[in-house]
Amino acid sequence: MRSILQSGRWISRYFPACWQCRNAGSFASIQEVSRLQDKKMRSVLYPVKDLEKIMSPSVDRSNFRLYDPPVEEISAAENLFIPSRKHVIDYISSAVRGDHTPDLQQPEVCFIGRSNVGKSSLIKSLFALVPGIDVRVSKTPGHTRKINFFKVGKAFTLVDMPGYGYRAPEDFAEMVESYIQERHNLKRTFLLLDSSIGIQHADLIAVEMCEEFGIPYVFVMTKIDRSRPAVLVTQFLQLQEFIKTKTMGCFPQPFLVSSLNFSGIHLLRCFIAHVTGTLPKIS
Ligand SMILES: Nc1nc2c(ncn2[C@@H]2O[C@H](COP(=O)(O)OP(=O)(O)OP(=O)(O)O)[C@@H](O)[C@H]2O)c(=O)[nH]1
Ligand SMILES: [Mg+2]
Repeated sequence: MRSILQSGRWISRYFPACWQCRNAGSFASIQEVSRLQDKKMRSVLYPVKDLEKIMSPSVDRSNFRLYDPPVEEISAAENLFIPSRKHVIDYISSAVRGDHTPDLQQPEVCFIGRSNVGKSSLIKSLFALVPGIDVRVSKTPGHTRKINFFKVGKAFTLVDMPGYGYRAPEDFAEMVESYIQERHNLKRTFLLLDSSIGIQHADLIAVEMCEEFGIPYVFVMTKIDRSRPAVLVTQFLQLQEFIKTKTMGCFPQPFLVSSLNFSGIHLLRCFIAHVTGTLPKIS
C-alpha cells in the first residue's frame, strides 16, 4: 500500500502549486498538508488515528473509520471547495424562518449545535480556499441569528444555523425545526459538539429532533486543538457509546475537527462531497 508520504508526492505531481495555496503557514489546502512529515500529515488528514494510538487495545474500533477515503479522494474533493468563474462559491442569502428559505434544488448539508460550538468557524475553514468569502464568527455566543446559505457552485449548499442554548434566538426551535423537517434537499445534518465538553442537555433535544424527523445526521467534535488527548479520548468513546445505544439515524463515526489548524477539515470536505453525491471522479 502506498504510504501517506508517497501519496503526498502524488498530490504535488498532480496538483501543482496554485494561487489558493498562498495562505502560507496554514494547512487549508492539501498541497500545504502534503509538505508535512508523514506523521503530521496523517494527523491533519485522519485525526482519529492519533487517538487510536493512546487507546487501550481492547477498545472496539470497528466504527472509527467506516468512512476512510484514500488521500487521492480527499484531494479530488478539495477541487469542489476551490472557486472559479464557472464554479462560484459564495454567500447566497439568510432566512429568519424555516419557511422563508431560498428555493434551491442542489443537495444541501447543514450545521447545528450549541451557541459558540464552532459552526460558523467550521464553515469558514471549509471555505478557507475561497478568497474574500464572508463567514462571520465571534467569541460571543449567539452570534449567528439567521439561517445562512452558502452555495458551492451548482454542486451543493452549506447552511450555517443559529446556535441553541445560551443566547439562542427566541424562535430558534420553530426556525430550525421547520427547516430540518421540510427541507427536501437536505442530505445530512452535522451536529457539532465541543470536543472537551461532549453531549450536553441541549444537544439531547437536538438529537431527539433528528431522530423524530428521521433525518440522517452525524456528530462532529470541534476545537480538538484545545482538548487534552486524554479528555478527547474519553469524550470520543462516550460519544461512540451514546451513538451505539441511543440513536438510530446517526452515522456511527463521529468526525474530529479543528477549524484553527485544519485537522479533520479535509476529510470532512470529502465526506460532504460523498453525501451530496458530488465527489469528482478520480482517474
Ligand atoms: N481553538 C479553537 N477555537 C475555535 C475553533 N472553532 C471555533 N473556535 C472559536 O469559538 C468561538 C465561537 O466560534 P463560532 O464559529 O462563531 O461559533 P458558532 O457555533 O457559530 O456560534 P453561534 O453563531 O453563536 O451559534 C470563536 O471564538 C472561535 O474562534 C477551533 O477549532 N479551535
Ligand atoms: Mg455562528
